[in-house]
Amino acid sequence: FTVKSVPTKPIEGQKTGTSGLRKKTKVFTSEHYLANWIQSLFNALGDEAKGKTIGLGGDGRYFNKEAVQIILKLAAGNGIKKVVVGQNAIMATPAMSALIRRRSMYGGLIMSASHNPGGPEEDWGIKFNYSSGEPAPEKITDKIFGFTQSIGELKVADIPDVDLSKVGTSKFGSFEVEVVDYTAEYFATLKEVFDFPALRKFMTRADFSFVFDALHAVTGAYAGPLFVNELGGKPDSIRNGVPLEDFGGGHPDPNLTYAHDLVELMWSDKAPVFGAASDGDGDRNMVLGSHFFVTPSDSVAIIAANAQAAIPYFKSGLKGVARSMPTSGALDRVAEKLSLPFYETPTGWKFFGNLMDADRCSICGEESFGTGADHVREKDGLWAVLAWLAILAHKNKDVPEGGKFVSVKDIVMEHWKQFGRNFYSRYDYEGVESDKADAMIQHLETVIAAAKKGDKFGDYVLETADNFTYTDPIDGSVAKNQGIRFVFQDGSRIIFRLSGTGSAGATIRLYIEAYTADPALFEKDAQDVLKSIIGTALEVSKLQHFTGRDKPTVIT
Ligand code: VG1
Ligand code: CO
Repeated sequence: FTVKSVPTKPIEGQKTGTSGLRKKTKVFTSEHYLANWIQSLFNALGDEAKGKTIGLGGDGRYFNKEAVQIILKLAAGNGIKKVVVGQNAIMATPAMSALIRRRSMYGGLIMSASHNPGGPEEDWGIKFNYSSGEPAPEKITDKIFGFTQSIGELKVADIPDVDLSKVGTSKFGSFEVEVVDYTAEYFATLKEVFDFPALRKFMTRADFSFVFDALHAVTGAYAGPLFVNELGGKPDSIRNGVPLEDFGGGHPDPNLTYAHDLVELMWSDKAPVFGAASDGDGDRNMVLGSHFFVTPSDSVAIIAANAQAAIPYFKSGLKGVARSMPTSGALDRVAEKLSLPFYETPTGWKFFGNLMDADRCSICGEESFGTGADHVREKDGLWAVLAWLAILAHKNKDVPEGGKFVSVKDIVMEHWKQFGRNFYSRYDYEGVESDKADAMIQHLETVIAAAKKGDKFGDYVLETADNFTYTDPIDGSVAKNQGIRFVFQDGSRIIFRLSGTGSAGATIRLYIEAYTADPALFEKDAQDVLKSIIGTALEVSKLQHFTGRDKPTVIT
C-alpha cells in the first residue's frame, strides 16, 4: 500500500483529561478531529512504536465502527506492523489491559467515553494504554497534546476498510490486522485469579441468586460467556445484556441513580441475594445485596480484607493497597490491621500503574465505582463482581444449603464491627459554567491558605487543609492541584475537585466522609449522618453563591 500525506491544521482543546480524550460525538466526527489526535499520538510515540503491535477496540458506542477504520489506516500509515482488534471492534477496558499484557504488545487504543452516554448527540472518547496495560501517564498525554497544537500532516495508508466481523488475520503488504475473540485473553487472566470451578459450584447453589445488569454497554458482550457459560448462572440473570450504540438511551454508569432498574429489583420482594452492574467500557462496578448497597470505598476495603482467604491469586498475601485521595479511609484501616504498605494517589487509574509495576500494590480502588488489582492495569468491573462472588462463596463454604446463608449485608456489617464505618457520599454538580466553578475553587484556595490546625468548621476541628499534591514514589513525578481537602481531627473529610472526564462545561465534585466506631450508628442512613458536615462544606465553599445551584445533579 502507499501512504498518503493529507494536510491538516491544529484543532484547539485536544487535551486528555482524567481518562483519555472525551468530547461530544459531533466534535469527534468533525473533519480530522479524531485523525489529528491519533496522528499526534503516533508523533508522540515516535520511532519507538514503528514495527510494533498494538491493540484496538471499544465499548460498542456510536461512531466506533467508523473510528476503527480511521485508526487502522493511520496505524498502517505510521509504521505500526500489526493491530489486534476485538471482533466487531468490541473490547472492554480491562480486557484491553489483559490483552496488551498477555501478548506483550506495545500498547492499545480503547474507543470509549466510559460512563458517559453515547450516540450522535452524546459523548465519544479515546484512550491509549501502554505496554504494561496501564493508561498512558501524563508525560505522554502532555506530549500528545503538544503535537496536536502543531500538527500539519496526517499519514494515511490507502488500505480498504477491514471486515471486523470474523475472527482471523488480514494482510495488507507489511501491515496486518488480526481480529480476535475479545473474551479469550481476558478470561484466561481472570481464570488465573479465581477458582472458576469453586465459583461455579457456589453460583449453582439453590440458596444463591444473582443478577448482573450490563446497562446495554460492553459487559453485555462478556456477561453471558462469563456468568452463564463459564460459571453456570441462569441466562435470565443477565439484564440489559445486549450492547447498544446508545446504551438504550441511558447513562451506562453503575450507581444508584443510573442503574435504577437494578436498584428497583434489589429493593423489591423478588430481590436476589446478589446484584451487580458495570459501566460503558466495563471498568466500573456496583455491588448490591438484597436491600443493601455496598459503597465502592467499603467494597475495596472488604475485598482487601478478605482477599487472602477467598481469592487464590492472593493466597500468599497482598503486596500493598492503594486508593485515590477522595476515596474514603476504610481501606486505610485494613492496611493498618494487615500491616500493608498503603498509598494515596490522585483521582484516575493511571497513578496506580507505577505502584503495581514496582510490586508495591495488589489491590486498589476509587470511590467512583472503580475497583481492581494487579492482574491488569485498569479498574475491572467483572473482576470486582467475581471478587464478591469469591468472598460470598468463602463465607458460606461451611453453611449447608438451606442453612444460615451469609449475605452481602452480613459481610459488610461484620466488617464495620471490626473496623468502624466511614460514612461517605459524593455530590456532583454537573453542567456548571466553567468560570463559575473556577471562581469557587479560587475562593477555596483563599480559605485553605488562611486555615490553621485547630480552627473550627461547624462541628469539626481542622487537622489540615490543602490542595492535594502527589509525588509518585517510583519515578518521582509530581501531580499538583489534585483537589482541595479539609481533613478534620477525627478523620472526617471534605473534598472539592473539578471533574476531568466531562465533555462540556464543568462538573464540581464534593466528597464528604465521616467516621464512626459506634455500632449504634452503623445502620443509619449516610445522608442523615452526613447532614451537618455537608452543610459545613456548602457554607465554606459558598457553592450556591458561586454556581446558583441549590442541589446536586447526582448523589452517590
Ligand atoms: C471520574 C472519576 C475517577 C475515574 C474517572 C474515569 O473522573 O471521578 O475516579 O477514574 O472518572 O472513570 P473525574 O475526573 O470526572 O472525576 V471511567 O470508568 O469514566 O474511565
Ligand atoms: Co469506565
